[in-house]
Formats: sequence, structure tokens, C-alpha cells
Amino acid sequence: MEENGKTKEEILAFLKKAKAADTNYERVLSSMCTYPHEIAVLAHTQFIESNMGDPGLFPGTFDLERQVLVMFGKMLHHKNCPEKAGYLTTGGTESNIQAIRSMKNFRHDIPKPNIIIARSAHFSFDKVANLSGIEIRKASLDNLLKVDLDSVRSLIDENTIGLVGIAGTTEFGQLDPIDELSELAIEKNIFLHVDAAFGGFVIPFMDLDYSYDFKLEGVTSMTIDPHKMALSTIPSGGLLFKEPEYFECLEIHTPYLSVNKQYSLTGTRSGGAVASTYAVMKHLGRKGYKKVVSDCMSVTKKLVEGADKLGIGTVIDPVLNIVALDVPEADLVRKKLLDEHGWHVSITRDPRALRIVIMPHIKNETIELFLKDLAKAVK
Ligand code: 0PR
Repeated sequence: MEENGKTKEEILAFLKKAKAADTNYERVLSSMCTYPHEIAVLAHTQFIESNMGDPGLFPGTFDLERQVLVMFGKMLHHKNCPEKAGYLTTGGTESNIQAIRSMKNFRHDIPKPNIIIARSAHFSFDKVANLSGIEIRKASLDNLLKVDLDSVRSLIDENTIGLVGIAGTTEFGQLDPIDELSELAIEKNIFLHVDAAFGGFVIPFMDLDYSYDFKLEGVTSMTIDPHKMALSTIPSGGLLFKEPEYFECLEIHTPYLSVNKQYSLTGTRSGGAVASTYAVMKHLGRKGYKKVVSDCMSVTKKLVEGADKLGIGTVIDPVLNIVALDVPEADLVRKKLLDEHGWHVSITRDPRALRIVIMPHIKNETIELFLKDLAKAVK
């Protein structure tokens, strides 16, 4: 830090330069984030100094969080006091870490616990393994890239405390059979965490015949991220447990705060993100989110049809607004798309395919331009 501070004008000029170096979302087809809704930004700004780490000072924001949890509860068919069984995290990673931490604390009778996740699970579970010392066993996938139930079953032993299912995988947007995982979890008397970080704000707004939430008896916790498809601001994640007692397993004594217990992983926690999530969910309502999702799905369809005309298929038929295009030499095509045309796409691990997430900032016109450049890049 320099001895003398800069003027406001100088700082704003530096910031403008830094911002210009950032990528705007116009040609970003690789991200699960997007421009937040205007009302989310307004709310976030209004509550910018609010700290949920010391909720006694901010009862107004605390009440907004309670109302968001009640809204989550309705969306996810929660039956038992959702406002006492979860909190707004910083995102999918914190929610997943905390869900597994709760399982570990609840089952402290098991000295060397393990959990079973799908090979397709998000890398946040590798952080869980590293942090907690819990053994993470990875089940294989079937030919549609859903977790294979026989593989899950074969990995369970007397030290298994829980299973993880994914409702909207990061790479392919695939839906694991949560109903069958739920049956298995009940049969074995173990926990079942559902990672719906992405799918949680997509699936409820589609006409899908798919059960993945607390309607299923075996589901004990869920991750659902407002900073992805809900158009809230970063950092806004959600974690909900079936029972308040699973949430209470995260309790830490806080001797010098305005309240004497804390459940979150982080200490200081953004009240801005709480207010923004409340504001955008109240503003859009089910009808608003249905429109967001149906627009994304219609752009997804346009991409798949356009790719098909170029002779490019998809690894699986897209279920959500995530498409994996099966192009030969995917890494090279990705590089060409970026270097020659400025498109950001990502690559799936196995099989290697071009991964495109159709977030709300991607419109039909974007896809028309992209397909023209894709045709050149695959030549
Ligand atoms: N669970 C699932 C199913 C996810 O897809 C993700 C994130 C997480 C958990 C973790 O969420 P947080 O990143 O909020 O902790 N999936 C994206 C990914 O890793 C996140 C992302 C978002 C990546 C924007 C890039 C990007 O530009 O691909």
C-alpha cells in the first residue's frame, strides 16, 4: 500500500481499466453464472454492510433469510420447519462441505466413515475429502452418464454414512436416479445428500417426471444455488436439511457474538446476498422462473438443432440447459473458438466434448453467431 491515498477519480479510472480486462458474459458459454437480476443488485447494495455472521445485530436481514428458507422449503417439498433446518451459504461448495460435515458429526459413532458419490460429482467433494478425512468412494456411471446403482451398492459397507446424488451434473446436466438412491439410503439407514446446486432452480420450473427432493423419504439434505440459475448475486448458495437436528449438528459455540451459536462454515457472511436472493425470488415468482427456464431451454434446442445440421451430435440428449457437443478434437476446436472468435466454451472430462451452458445471457442471436463460428472451427 502506498503512503498517500489516491483520489476517487483516480481509483474509478483504475477500476474501469480492470473491468475492461474482464470478460463480459456476451460470448461466455462455459459459466453457470450470469448477470444478476436488477432487483437482486439493488437489494444487495442496500444490505451491503449486513453481516449474517452476527445475526443479532441484523434481525431484519435474518428475517429475510428465514423467508427465503421457507420459499426453498415450498419448492423442495420440505415438511418440517425449513426455516430452522438450513441457511444461505456462499455457494455449492460450502453447502456440499457442510452437508457431509453434518453426516460425520451425526454419526460420530463411526470412527472411519465413508460416503459414496458419483464419478460425475463436482470437485467440491474432493475438498470435503481433504478437509474432513472422510473417505470418498466414487461410483461409476451408466451409459447415459447417470450414477450406476449397482456400483453404488457394491461400494457400501458398515462404515458408509451417506450417499450423494446429483440433480443436474456439472458437466452434462444429467439427473441421477434420486428416487432409487433414496430407497437404498432408507434400506441401509444412511444419509442421502442431493446436490441440486444447478438443477435446483431449473428442474422445478420444467415439466419433468422426476423426483429429487424432500418428497422422497430418503433425502436428508439438499444443495441449491441462487447465484446460478436464480439470477441472484454472488455469493448466494442454499443448504437445507430434512430435519432441524441434522442442521444443529453443525453448531459451534460463539462466546462473544450477539448470538451464542453459529452453524455456517464461514464466520462473517454476506447479508447482501440474502437480501438479493429474497428480492429476486419474490419479484420473479414461479411464473418468472418458468419463463427464464423455458427461454433457456428453447435456446438449448436451437443449439442442438443447429449443431445437428453441421453433423455434430450431443453426448447425451440434453435434459437441462447444458449441452455436450460431440466434436472430434474437442480441445483444438475449443482453442480455435476462443482464439479466432472469442467464444468461451469448456470441455468435459470423459468423453472429451465441448460443454456449453445456456445461461439467461445467451439468446438465439448468440447461438446463430456461435454456430457460424463453430462450422469454421470444426472444418
Ligand atoms: N455442485 C454442482 C453440481 C456444481 O455444478 C457446482 C459448480 C458446485 C456444486 C459448486 O458450486 P460453487 O462454485 O458455487 O461453489 N459448478 C460450476 C463449475 O464448477 C461453477 C462455475 C460457475 C464454474 C461459473 C465456472 C464459472 O464461470 O463448473
